[in-house]
Amino acid sequence: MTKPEINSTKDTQNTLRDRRSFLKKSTLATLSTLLGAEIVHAVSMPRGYVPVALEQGFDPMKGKSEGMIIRNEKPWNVEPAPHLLNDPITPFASIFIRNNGLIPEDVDAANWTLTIGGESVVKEKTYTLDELKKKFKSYSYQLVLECGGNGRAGFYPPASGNQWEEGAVYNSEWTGVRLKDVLADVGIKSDAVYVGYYGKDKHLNGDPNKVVISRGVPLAKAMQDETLLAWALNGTDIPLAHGYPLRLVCGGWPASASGKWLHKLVVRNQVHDGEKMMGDSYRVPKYPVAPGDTVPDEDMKIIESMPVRSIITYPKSGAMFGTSKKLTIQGHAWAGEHQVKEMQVSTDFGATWLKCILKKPVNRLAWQQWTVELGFPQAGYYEIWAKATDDQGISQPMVMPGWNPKGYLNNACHRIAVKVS
Ligand SMILES: Nc1nc2c(c(=O)[nH]1)N[C@H]1C(S)=C(S)[C@@H](COP(=O)(O)O)O[C@H]1N2
Ligand SMILES: [Mo]
Repeated sequence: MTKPEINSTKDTQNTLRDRRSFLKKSTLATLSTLLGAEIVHAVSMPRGYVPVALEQGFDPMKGKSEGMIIRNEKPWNVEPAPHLLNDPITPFASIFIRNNGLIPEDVDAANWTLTIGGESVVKEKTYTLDELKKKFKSYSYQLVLECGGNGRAGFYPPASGNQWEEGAVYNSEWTGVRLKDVLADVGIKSDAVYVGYYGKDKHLNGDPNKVVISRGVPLAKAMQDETLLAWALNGTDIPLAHGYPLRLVCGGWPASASGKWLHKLVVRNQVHDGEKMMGDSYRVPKYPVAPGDTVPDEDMKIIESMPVRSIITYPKSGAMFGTSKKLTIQGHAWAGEHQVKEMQVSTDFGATWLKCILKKPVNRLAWQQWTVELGFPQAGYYEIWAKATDDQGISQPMVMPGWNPKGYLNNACHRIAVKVS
């Protein structure tokens, strides 16, 4: 594995800005020199377009990265390069990790309890992990968990926060009990509208009484069959970094709704007002705003279902091969609460699109596999762009969706570069 890079500093952002304005003004000849190859579909390339192989941190000869990229050391945040997500079920080693605070060190699964309280329960109730496992039927689902900030690195001007590229997403198999079965056992009042979580992670400032993050979902989402109180990931104990020994899992929504190290749930008679439910946190403007605008609080809304998106997991960006080779491009596509209906790729900067073979999800809220065979008869530099369309007819934007203060929901087409010689 290569040495991990850290890229969240202001310096990097300034260098990026200079580099970008230089590249936007470059002639085709300069770009070809920098790329070390002729751009095969240059006639279709939009003016001022920065080839993906020349974007920040990209070595066109080697691929984006060989392994996990560290986005922040404290808290610990890491992201896999896209090609590490090639499996239909994401293995533990390729899962991004997003922490807002410090991972709890003294987890005692044998004595772990889950308390369900809040103003809208009939009576607060506490379960041990063992009681949860014995008392309720367990279910397994593959669920997409994607950080609301996945793709943030693509926003321009840059938004602060972890500079996630494409890899802050995974589709692993979770096993646990349905939250709705447990809520039925506790008994909830008719005024219940929201469920909030509390985990056992520690605040970065060391204050044991300060809550790191306490988000949640509306009751309707909490009551879905696939919303789990999970204790297993891919058939074994949840790894510590992902919430051992118990996690709330709400697939298809920003992964921040899926509380790790879960030990308390509150059933609320109002929208949960826990840490990171308000202000700019996991909220976006209700209408399009100009980059850099300040948006009044009442004009912000909580992110719910994640937008349609896809990822190219084979080949890896930067791959090189000969003109005779036919390549089967592979990847996944997902669309929050919805299903992906169509998958297309383009090798000419979006001028023409080719339909891919797209599988159905194994269950609701799981991602879908797609493949397409491509030939590259002419030598030179190509980009492969991938675009998914959901069952509502909504497609991924080709380059950039609307700007928002914290850089959420960038579902622009994934673009990779390949060289043919
Ligand atoms: N208790 C707790 N739960 C949490 C977080 C956290 O910091 N603490 N981070 C959230 C965010 S922002 C994301 S994107 C996901 C990341 O899940 P993962 O680490 O399994 O990838 O966990 C969510 N659940
Ligand atoms: Mo997140």
